[in-house]
Amino acid sequence: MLNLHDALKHTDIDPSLKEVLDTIAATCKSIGGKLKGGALSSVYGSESSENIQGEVQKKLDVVANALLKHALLNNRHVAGVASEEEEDVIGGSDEGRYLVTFDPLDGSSNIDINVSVGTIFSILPTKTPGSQVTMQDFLQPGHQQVAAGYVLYGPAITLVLTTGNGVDMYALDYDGDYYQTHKQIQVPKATQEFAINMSNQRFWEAPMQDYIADVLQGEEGPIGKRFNMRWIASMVAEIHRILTRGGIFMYPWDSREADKPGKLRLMYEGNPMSFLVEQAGGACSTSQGSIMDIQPEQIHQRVPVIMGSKEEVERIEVYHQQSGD
Ligand code: P6P
Repeated sequence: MLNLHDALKHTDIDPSLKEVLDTIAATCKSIGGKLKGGALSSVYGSESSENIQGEVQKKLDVVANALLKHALLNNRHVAGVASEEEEDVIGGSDEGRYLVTFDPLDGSSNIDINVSVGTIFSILPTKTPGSQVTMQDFLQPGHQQVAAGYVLYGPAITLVLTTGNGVDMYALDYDGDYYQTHKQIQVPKATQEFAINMSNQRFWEAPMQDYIADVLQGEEGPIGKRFNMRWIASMVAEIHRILTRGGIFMYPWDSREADKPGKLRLMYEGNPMSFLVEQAGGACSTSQGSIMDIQPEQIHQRVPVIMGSKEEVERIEVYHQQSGD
């Protein structure tokens, strides 16, 4: 089996991008080590602080963010980073040609209950090599990404990665190396498994309510097949399931915060996961169009997310088109 380093050697991607990916993979090994310690590693529980999102930070949110920030800002190929846990972007190496956005520990409300969480990352080319980065440099549509991936800290620690030529999966072995387990993953075009937080049903727009109502009618309904439901409250785990066996993941706009387009963030959740899912033959949508077409206006902006098996994403878009929403 190829390890990550050798697998990347077989690609024609820029050697400095390989070094950035190696840094992320190595840092996520450290994060995984802290998680594996569980309650013994004294990183359970929350800080007294809140992040820029106004969310109470878990101790491991802060630790994971610090590890990734330190490692990436000491990589000469990284021009700057942006994190869910940092209000502003942070400049790195003047010779760096890559910008990295990341959610250091997505789904961290699951840490204390020992359920899977993950690190999500997205890599963009810097538009101003040689000069100090600004937030404007990061505000590029998702189609500009040169790489994206996640590390899922589950029963196994799994790295899933695209550099624009399909999606490959790696498992972290006991020897501390990542070994390639799957190449060129393909998301099944059809599915009978949906993921959404049903407790928000009354807050969704009518087309989403109509779609889910039809899904719940199973074989007797207009969609004509029975669906199963999953909701892990950890986007990395949901998308990993979808990349592995298909499915549809939805976090749509809802009226609880009507002035915001959704809960999930575009730059370090929506875009990287869209890149992975589309590279694996799936589809991604805001319900009106491709997530990766959005021109970002600020680093922490949110986005409604519908992604997974192409047939289901397209069906949901039709529900919205027919309602004129
Ligand atoms: P809810 C985790 O907080 C997260 O950002 C995603 O990983 C996850 O899919 C979603 O939010 C869960 O949200 O409202 O169900 O807790």
